[in-house]
Amino acid sequence: MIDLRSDTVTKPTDAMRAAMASAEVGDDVYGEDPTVNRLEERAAEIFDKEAALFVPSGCMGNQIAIKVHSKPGDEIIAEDRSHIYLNEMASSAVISGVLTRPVRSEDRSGHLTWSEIEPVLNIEHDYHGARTDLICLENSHNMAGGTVMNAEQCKNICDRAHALGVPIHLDGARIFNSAVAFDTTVADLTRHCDSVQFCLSKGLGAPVGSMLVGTKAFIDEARAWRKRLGGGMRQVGVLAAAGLIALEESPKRLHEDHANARRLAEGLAEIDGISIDPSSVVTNIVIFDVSETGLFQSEICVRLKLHNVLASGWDSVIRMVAHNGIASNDIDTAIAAIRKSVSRSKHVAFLGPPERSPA
Ligand code: TLP
Repeated sequence: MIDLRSDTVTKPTDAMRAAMASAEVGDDVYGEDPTVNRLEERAAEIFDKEAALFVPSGCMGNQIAIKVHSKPGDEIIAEDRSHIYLNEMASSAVISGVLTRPVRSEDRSGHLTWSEIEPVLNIEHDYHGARTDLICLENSHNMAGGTVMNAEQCKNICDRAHALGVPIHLDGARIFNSAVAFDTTVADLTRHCDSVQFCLSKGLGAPVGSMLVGTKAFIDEARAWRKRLGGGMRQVGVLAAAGLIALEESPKRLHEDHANARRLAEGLAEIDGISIDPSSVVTNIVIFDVSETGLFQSEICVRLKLHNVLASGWDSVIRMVAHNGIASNDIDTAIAAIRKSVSRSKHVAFLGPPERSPA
């Protein structure tokens, strides 16, 4: 199977497995796991922040950040296709008691601008609207197709928000992909954000885990919330060992995923009925529209599976994600499989109802 559903499907490399097998461990709830401590120190160093925390998942990292930055009854702002708004099962309402106010970015990139954020801010308490406690950004933007926000755009929003006393949390699940796309550092892209969550278990290829980075005071509080949410793990150095390799080694190969994604997009653009602008693919995510094929995306995904290619879709689009388990020749196979799946449309019966959400 050529599994293009997500970069979450990556398997640990041999080096990761070896490091896991020989990891030095201790009880991390006591702060005694040397491998976790090393991972947290390295993450803080690489992001040029005071401290870092190892958490089991990206969702937990985002939700802990929201919890620490907000008060029940207040609100947070997020782009209306962001993971925090769409894909975290309303956790901010459940865990933090906040209203998430979705704001649509008018730009194809999905990245909000200050002129879109400012009108919806509620800074003075007027006893009607909920007060804005936090602005959440996402870089790269998953559902907009792995699009990237540069350091200047991010600084502009952070500076203006800070002038009003509002902090910024960045969902940087794939921030290393953005840094590679700009040929810059993650520290540069995130310098003005108050907190950042990034995933070890996506493009970086670790089996489990995410990191939260921020000030020491923020991370101290985040550590308490991790425990309250059941994320206090014990001899978890076995996972942190893979995380350390992901952090140090994997960014060096992300350009290969980006090249594969771009080539996939170029191949797709030549297929009748598929709509995609290959120049918009700058990281590892490819999202293309299939409405002109006359097929539901779900039918196409079922047909692709018959050709040993896995993809996910929603509405009228399909998403394919390049990662360390995908080689350059897999891209050729995937393009050929899509061509066949679409062109046989008139001869294959309807195979199921349309799906609405991504895998
Ligand atoms: N994204 C997954 C799905 O949940 C959609 C994927 O396959 O892309 N932030 C962003 C931007 C993400 O894309 C994801 C996962 C997360 C947070 C959550 O990370 P995990 O899965 O580790 O909780």
